[in-house]
Amino acid sequence: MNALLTTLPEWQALRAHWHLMRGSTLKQFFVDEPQRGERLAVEGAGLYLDYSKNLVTDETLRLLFGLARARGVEQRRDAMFRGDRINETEKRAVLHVALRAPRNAYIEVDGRNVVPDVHEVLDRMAAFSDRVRSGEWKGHSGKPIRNVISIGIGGSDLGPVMAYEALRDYSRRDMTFRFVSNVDPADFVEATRDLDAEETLFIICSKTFTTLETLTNAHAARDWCLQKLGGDAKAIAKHFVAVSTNRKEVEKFGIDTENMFGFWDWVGGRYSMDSAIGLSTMIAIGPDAFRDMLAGFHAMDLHFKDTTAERNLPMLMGLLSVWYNDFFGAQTVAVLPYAQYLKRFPAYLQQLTMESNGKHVTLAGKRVDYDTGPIYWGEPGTNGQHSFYQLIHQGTRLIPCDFIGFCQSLNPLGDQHDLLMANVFAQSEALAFGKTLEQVRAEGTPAWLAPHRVCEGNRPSNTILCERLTPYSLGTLVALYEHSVFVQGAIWNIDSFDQWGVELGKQLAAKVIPQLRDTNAKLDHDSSTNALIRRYRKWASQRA
Ligand code: G6Q
Repeated sequence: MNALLTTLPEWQALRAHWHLMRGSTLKQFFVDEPQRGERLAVEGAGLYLDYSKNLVTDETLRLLFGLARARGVEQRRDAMFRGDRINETEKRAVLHVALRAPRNAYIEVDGRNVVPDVHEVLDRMAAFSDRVRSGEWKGHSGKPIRNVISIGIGGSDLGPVMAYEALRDYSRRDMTFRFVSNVDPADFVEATRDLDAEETLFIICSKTFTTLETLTNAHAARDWCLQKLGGDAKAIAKHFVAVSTNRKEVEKFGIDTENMFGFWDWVGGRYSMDSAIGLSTMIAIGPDAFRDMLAGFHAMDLHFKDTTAERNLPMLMGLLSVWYNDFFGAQTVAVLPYAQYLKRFPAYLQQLTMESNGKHVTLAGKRVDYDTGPIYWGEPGTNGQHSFYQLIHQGTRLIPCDFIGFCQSLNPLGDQHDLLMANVFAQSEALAFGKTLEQVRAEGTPAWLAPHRVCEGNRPSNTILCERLTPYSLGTLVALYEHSVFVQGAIWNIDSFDQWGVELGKQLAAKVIPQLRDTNAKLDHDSSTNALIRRYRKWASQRA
């Protein structure tokens, strides 16, 4: 494990293999093996993954699995499931899998089975959600809650927003759910401007309960409430609940710890949407549907843990990502869900993937000499087809794509769903096989225009199909990416569970804040930063 990745024989064999198969084409692969599309497909936890349109041969896969073995990916996976402190720089276990373990499971951290703790919180969340949903939980003036605003940022926001949007069809339509994350006051003001404070519940989500943005917005929410509810501090208890690991800070803020839902240091922020951080999701879709979502996560956990590498979805997706990232030099991965409900899924994945694997040193602190985490990005289809797909089809960069589609619509409307899904299949086909100059000419295209209409093809993609978007299938999909990220991080031998890179900016912001407030404060930054601050002071002071 401590051997440098690029010196491993398995890595070098992959490099040599890449040189040999560089000129291969997907078109030829399918000509050579007409059944390739059926053979290179696997199913797990209700997801069907077609990975046949990837630039891989059986030899490539054999070498990638060999690399995974040499890197001890399965042993690292087992260490995670066991509760070992695999987040080495923070000396923490990484146990998001415990958040969806069934009641009778046993997962130990420091000699304590954490599963009963998980279920105790889930049960309290369920009881609270039921009270809010039934109208039994009343605001300060006796009105039931109709609006829920979740305040959090990063891992304490992106998951809940994504899940709410994804599962909107299952949500209480007579309630309003909003999410406030940005310290830009526009976020809070726009989220509350048309709401009645008497009917509004704030969920303050912060693992540490010290995050600048969240605490600032939480204070704004408290002021808003007090002002609208006649200034009675007792109102807070009826309109604020907290999700945190930090009881002391929650108390200090003035939220009754009776109304606090906890989690643990072994849950990373970006892996927390299925912890109490998902309280807004549970209120929206109800405790039973939330448990269905957890069951979906768990099904993918079991698949990842128990399935042989060759048929293991996260293993395959993780290794394919390494293949393109490190051998083809691909810089990005496009995630293209053909589901409007998944419109925030790419944004959610950006944090999951890039905060996890955007690392430049190994676990031992050595600078890596290979690329780590690729850039994940995307938009729902078909919209993206009318904007950036052009570059994927005809640009000069290789962009592996993940297409995600559902076979049944939640909103049957004529044959619109067929139109949607036809585009999934057509896009991956077009990317893989393109259109040659001969084909373009044969269509009668003038010679001068023909080169512009050529699509070279050979653009790789995965297609993930699922029967229907449900809480369960959302759980499987998120867990698929969580574990794919894990596989990549294990190959690169990095800490996928810390995020030290976000600290420096926070420290510098803390220094700048008083310099904006006190315009006489001495500026001791570089000349660019000093000039920008001076310009801000000048223009800000001109406000009416
Ligand atoms: C996630 C990160 C980060 C974190 C936010 C919010 O893995 O650690 O995005 O979730 O900074 O932190 P708090 O929940 O502590 O407010």
